[in-house]
Amino acid sequence: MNLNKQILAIIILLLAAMPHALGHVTGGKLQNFQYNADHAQVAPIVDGYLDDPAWERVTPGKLEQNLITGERWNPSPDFTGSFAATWRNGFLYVAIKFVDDQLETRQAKLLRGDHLILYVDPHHSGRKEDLYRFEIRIGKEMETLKYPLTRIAWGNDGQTCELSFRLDNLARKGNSIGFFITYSDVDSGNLQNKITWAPEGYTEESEYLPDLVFTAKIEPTRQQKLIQWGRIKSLY
Ligand SMILES: [Ca+2]
Ligand SMILES: [Ca+2]
Ligand SMILES: [Ca+2]
Repeated sequence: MNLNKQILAIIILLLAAMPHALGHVTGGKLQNFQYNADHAQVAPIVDGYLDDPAWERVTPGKLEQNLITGERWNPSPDFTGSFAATWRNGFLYVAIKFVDDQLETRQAKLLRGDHLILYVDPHHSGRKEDLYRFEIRIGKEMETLKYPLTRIAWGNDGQTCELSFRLDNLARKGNSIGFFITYSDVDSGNLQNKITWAPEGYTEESEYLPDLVFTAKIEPTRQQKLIQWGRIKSLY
């Protein structure tokens, strides 16, 4: 009897702890996890090469979460990757840069080759809706693009990429959208890892999308004007 009671108590304790543990991974950490996409003074040219002035000032988001194991991914020759995002005139621009020791781009089937999985949810549902899922083969230009993706271009032998998404008035200061990016690393014909931009503990079962927030700093020209105005006033 005593042993049974102990087992029962343990089961009750485990059940009580479970919702908390799940909430911790899927909800709690995502609340403080977001990418701030800063407004660009000049839109980048979507040609696959990241030499545009718009990419000089951005803060990269690192792909350093292993989606399969839920553990952190340490940058290595196997895979190292990051992305950045900026916006202007109703468009969101995303730049991706990565190193993969074995680029598999010749396979006919998506899952047999290296590919990116993105979610861009303009309506900010917070969840991974198939409607806003994009599967993109490394190094491939795509013939038909679905909303809101408007353009994709590769550079540096498929190791850099630029994408544009048309969001119209949803790309405005202070607004948030759902955003997710994963690199599916296929080496030697087999899927090895899925490395993503997400907080620690995030796995394939996590259904929530992180936020991308449109931000805008005061542009230098305006700041300079304010300084000049201050000087003019001090003359009198
Ligand atoms: Ca470019
Ligand atoms: Ca690899
Ligand atoms: Ca690979």
